[in-house]
Amino acid sequence: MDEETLKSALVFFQSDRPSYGEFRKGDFIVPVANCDVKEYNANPKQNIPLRDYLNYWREHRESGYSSPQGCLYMKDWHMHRVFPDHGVYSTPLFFQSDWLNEYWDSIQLDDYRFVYMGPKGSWTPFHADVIRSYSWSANICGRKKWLLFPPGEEEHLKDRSGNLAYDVQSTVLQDKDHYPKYSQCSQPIEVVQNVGEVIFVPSGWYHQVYNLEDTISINHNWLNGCSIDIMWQFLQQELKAVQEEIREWENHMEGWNQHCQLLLKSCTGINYHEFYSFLKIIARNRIAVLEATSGDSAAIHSTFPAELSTLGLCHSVFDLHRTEDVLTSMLTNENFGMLDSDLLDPRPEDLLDEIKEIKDAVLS
Ligand SMILES: O=C(O)CCC(=O)C(=O)O
Ligand SMILES: [Fe+2]
Repeated sequence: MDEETLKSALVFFQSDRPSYGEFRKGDFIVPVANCDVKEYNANPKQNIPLRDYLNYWREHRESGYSSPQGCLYMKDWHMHRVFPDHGVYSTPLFFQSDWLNEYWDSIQLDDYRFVYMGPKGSWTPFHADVIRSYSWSANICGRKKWLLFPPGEEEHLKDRSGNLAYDVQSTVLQDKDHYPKYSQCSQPIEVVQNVGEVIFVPSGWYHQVYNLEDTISINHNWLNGCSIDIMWQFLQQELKAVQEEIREWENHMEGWNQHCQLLLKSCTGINYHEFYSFLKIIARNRIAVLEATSGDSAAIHSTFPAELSTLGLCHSVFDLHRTEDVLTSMLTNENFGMLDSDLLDPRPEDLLDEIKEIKDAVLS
């Protein structure tokens, strides 16, 4: 990226536009990873003022991309949460069916919309995205190189103890004693993403990403009716792994199942109870869409996210089919059956009835 482009990108983040007044002050605290240090298969992060990061970046660049502080990468900054009404970007139509952010927005606790910015040479170690979500990423400026592996290929990139590789380009992978399956691994799909381009990463595809130039991007994780079964499978697998890990205490510990749910939440960010609440919110929003269009005068005040109107009735009906399928599967799941049913409001059977009723009314 040339000097001018970097300047305009930085101006974008420091401009005088009213909503960005504070940006210019750079008082925001942003998460910054040190790409030169490996800590549990990731890079250690610290929170620093944006102003300090921009100063670091300028100095790092002026010193020929070297710095005593190492190569620092500002990543996973929830800019959308700081400026919910900024209107800096709108989500492309094909990515708008977004259950993940719809849920987290509704409980106002979190979101999965991020801004990344880092100098040439900054990178993200090998990983798959949170709870098997999809991601899309748009380059505001700069270029990225993506190394992508189809689902399953990661099995060849684990060491003897089952730990995932940190850097798929490291020569340590060639050591057969450490990585016995590496020789069976296929070459990654390599994609260079240029400025203004958007890349889609499908669910469960492991990847490693390099900034080939100074780069600013918007990265957004989401999932929807097309992948909700994959998320549900993933949660079941993760719970099983947790249970295996602490199996020896099953008969010696009160509340063993609750502990497993707690560990599941700390590993994945969500437990079975919250997953149920998530499906409930998604289903109820779609029920509201269908009621509002059914001419039912009692439904005149129904509220639901604006995107659901854009996506249309068929989308809401499809989503209800999908929530119905997953809820039905949950009802036959032993671990779900062990949750305290007093905490499930409404009862899953009643939620399923609500879904069936509205679907019948609309489709009849
Ligand atoms: O751009 C990066 O450094 C990593 C992005 C990423 O992993 C993603 O968007 O899923
Ligand atoms: Fe990722």
